[in-house]
Amino acid sequence: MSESEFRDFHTLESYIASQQGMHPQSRGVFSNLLRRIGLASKLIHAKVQKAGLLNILGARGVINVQGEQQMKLDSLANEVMKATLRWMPAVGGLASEEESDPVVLGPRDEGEGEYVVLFDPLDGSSNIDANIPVGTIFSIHRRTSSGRVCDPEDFLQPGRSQVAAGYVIYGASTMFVYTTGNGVHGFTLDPEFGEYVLSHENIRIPDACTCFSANERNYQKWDDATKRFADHIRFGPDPRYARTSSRYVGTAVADFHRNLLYGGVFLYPADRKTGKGKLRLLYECAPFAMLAEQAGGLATTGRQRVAEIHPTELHQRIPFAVGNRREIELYERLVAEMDAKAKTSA
Ligand code: AHM
Ligand code: MG
Repeated sequence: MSESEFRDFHTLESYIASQQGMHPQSRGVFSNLLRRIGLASKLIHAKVQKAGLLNILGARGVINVQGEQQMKLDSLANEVMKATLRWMPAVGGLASEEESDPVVLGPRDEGEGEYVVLFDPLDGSSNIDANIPVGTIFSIHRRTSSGRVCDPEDFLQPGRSQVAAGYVIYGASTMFVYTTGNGVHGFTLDPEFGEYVLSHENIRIPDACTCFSANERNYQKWDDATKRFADHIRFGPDPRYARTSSRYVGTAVADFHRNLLYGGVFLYPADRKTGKGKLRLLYECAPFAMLAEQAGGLATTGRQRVAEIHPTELHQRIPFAVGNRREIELYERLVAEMDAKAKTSA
C-alpha cells in the first residue's frame, strides 16, 4: 500500500478509545469490556469459519485427543464468551441462551464487577450446517444491587436501562455492530490483519420499507392485526410498498442487520393459540430494540414498546416486531384496533 492510498481509519479499539475520550471521567472499565466482547467474537469467527471442517475432522476422531465428543458450535461459542468475559474485573455476572441460570461471578475488588452481560452466543445456529450467516447478540446492564455478588434482579432489567447492546454477524464478512446510546456503529473484520475496522458510522434505518421479514409459513397462526399488517405491506395498494420484497434468512441477526441497512420490518409475532412469541426478550429482542431506536426505528410487541418491558424471567419469550418507525407505529395501531373491537364485541 503506497502512502497516498493510506488514509485515516478507526479500528474498534481506537474508536472505543476515542469515544471514551469524550467522557474524561470514564475509567475505561466499560470500554475494556466492549473490546473484550470484540475479542470473543473474533474467536467465534475463527470457529465459524471452520464449521464445515470441524464436522469432518470431528467425525474422523482426529482432533478428539481427549476422547471428548466434538462440541456443537453453539455450546463452543457459549464457552468462548464465558471464558473471555469471566475474568474481566468489570463483569459481575453472565447470562446466556445456553445456560439455564445466570452465571454469578465471585466477589471482585471494591467498585468492580459492576456490569452484567447477557448474550445469545450463536444466533441462528440451525443454519450453520448450510453455511448461512449466524450471529452473536449481547446486552450490557449496570448492576442495580449493591452487594459484592450479583442478585438475580441484576439480570431482569428493562431494555431501556441497557448501557450497551450489539451483535456480530458472521456472514460473507464478519461485522461487529454496537451502540452505547450514542448512535449505532458498524465495524468490518479485516481477515488479513484480524482487526475490526470502522465501516458504518452512525447507521440510520433508511425511510423506505424495502424488506418484509417473517416466517410466512406461520401466517395461519397469527392474530388478525398481524395478518392485516402483513397483507397491507405485501399486497396493499399503498405505493410506499410497491418495491418491498419478502426477505427471511431465519437468523434474526442477519434479518435485523439487512433491514437496518436497507430499511424494513422483521416480525416474529405470537402464536394466536398460545399467545407466545419465539424470540427471547433479554438477549435477542431488548438489544435489537436499543439498536433499532438508536438508528431511528422502533421495536414493539404490538402492545408495548420492547424497551419498557420489565422482565419476569431470564428466558422470557415475547412477540416481536422491529424496524422502520412508520411501519411499527402502524402495526401498533392495527393491534390497538383489534383489541378495541374485541372489547366492544365481548
Ligand atoms: P436460536 O437463537 O436458537 O438460533 O433461535 C432463534 C432463531 C432466530 O435467529 C430466527 O429469527 C428464528 O429463530 C427463526 O425461527 P423459525 O425457524 O421458526 O422461523
Ligand atoms: Mg437466537
